[in-house]
Amino acid sequence: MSMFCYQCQEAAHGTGCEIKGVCGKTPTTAALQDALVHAARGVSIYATAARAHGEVSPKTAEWLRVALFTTITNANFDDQAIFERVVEGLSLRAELQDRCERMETVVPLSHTDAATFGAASVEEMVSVAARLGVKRTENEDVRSLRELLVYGLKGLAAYLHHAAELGAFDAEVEAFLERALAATVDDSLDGAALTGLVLEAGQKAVTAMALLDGANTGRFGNPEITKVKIGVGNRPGILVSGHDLVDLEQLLEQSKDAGIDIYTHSEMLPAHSYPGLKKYAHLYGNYGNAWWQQNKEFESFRGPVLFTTNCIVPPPKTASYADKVYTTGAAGFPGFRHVVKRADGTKDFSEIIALAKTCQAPLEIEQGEILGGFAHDQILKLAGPVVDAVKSGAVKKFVVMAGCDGRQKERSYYTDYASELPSDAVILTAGCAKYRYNKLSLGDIGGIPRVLDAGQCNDSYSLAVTALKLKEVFGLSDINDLPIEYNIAWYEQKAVIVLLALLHLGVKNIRLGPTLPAFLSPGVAQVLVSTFGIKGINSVGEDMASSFGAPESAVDEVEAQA
Ligand code: SF4
Ligand code: SF3
Repeated sequence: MSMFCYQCQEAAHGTGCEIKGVCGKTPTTAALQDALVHAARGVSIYATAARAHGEVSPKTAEWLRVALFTTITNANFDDQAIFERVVEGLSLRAELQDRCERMETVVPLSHTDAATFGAASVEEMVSVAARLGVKRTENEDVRSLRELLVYGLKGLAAYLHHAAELGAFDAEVEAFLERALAATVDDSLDGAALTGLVLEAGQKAVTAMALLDGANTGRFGNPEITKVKIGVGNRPGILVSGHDLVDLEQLLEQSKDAGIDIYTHSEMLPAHSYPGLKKYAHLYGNYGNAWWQQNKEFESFRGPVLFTTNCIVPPPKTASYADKVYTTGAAGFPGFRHVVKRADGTKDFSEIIALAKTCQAPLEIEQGEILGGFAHDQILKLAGPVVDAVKSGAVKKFVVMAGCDGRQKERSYYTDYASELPSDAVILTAGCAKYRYNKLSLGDIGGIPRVLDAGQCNDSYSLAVTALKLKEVFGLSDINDLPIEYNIAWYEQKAVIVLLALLHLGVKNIRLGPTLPAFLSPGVAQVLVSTFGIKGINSVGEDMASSFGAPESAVDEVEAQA
């Protein structure tokens, strides 16, 4: 059995995974995920037609958010759970179809296989899915644009899901998600129409990230500068990974008198900076690094782990922690226990808390503290000193090094790039890319730390707000006239939507690495290069010289000092 997936940066050979995913996804899981995306297209076809008649279904919007999130890289490897989600989608599609028929609505794409396919068992679904995946589009530029759009929509769905968990919704963005997804099976759309939708996705991404930002800060307060411990205490702990702050809040509340500590892992690190979460004294610190180091770090943690979202790495057969891992929300892995939402919307974490009490305290793997909390509100409070530092020349450049981390060796580029930056450059970061340099001693410039961490990948929104504010303060008409370089690391599909958001905001000349997406055909890549100046990475020396000019020779330096 074969598969084809090229949605993430680790796509095999830089072209696509065909035998098994580098991420650990099997061909069966890949086929079921293809079926789930296709079911989402079918649901979207009827949902769009129903919307045109003023019929909006919150149940459909919720299913779509979770379905797309489930197919993001490293979110869900549980075949049975994915199959059940496809079955739910097909019955939702039938309901919507029925509704459209009763309204005598013309449904433009009702003839496509997305609107008609079905299967009764996992086996049948896997065989049907063989014709539903990426390769069903023959023209390589159309395929590239369709997949770029679908991956962006997956990221958009993830952020909409987090906002929805906090009670925040945006009907326009939800309608766009349905319309754009349906458009990916519309053979009447040419490259220009698909490109228009890709760019519109960037616009909707800014709205969705602002929505999530407002929902997070509304519930938990504005992030504030916070020192986060990276050592350990002497009580047992639960390690929480992923991006869902609501899950973390519920776990903190339910465990506050249990005699255990709660630690964050990878993308949950920024939780420490929110007043509404840091008020829990047993939110002890951050354990470990980015997601891909989890096999080693979960062993030494010794307590249970809760995945609220991606990134899950399949545990090796020898792992001692596999029976202590829980998932919730869109995340899933066969053998991990899954915590479901109760009818009242809350989750019961008592089992994982009880398990933690029987475990040993974590083994210490490092000591010290890291600094976080530089989201837009906090940065704007520092605006005076920051602007002064730029005016005086103490800070010459900001470098946005946001995005994802990954396991490929080439990503040491980002550690080297951060280390070799001129001492008058300040890094702005968000997402798990930060783990490549957030424990280096990069110091500060007149009290301004040289790494300003705005939070999770979705908090790239904060970086955009900061850039727009600086543009206003300096009276510039173009965001690209600011002294800001963009050197973004990508891995999964949330980074795709963040990139589209930056393009929508007019940011040009973004350096994207460690490799350009395999799903960009030469033709589509060329459009991105010529329109937005997107470029790949080279050696650190070359990129440093192109961004900061040739380093001064020792002779020049001595002469300058003399
Ligand atoms: Fe390969 Fe990435 Fe797809 Fe996994 S998600 S199968 S690593 S391209
Ligand atoms: Fe990281 Fe998965 Fe993307 Fe949210 S946790 S940035 S890779």
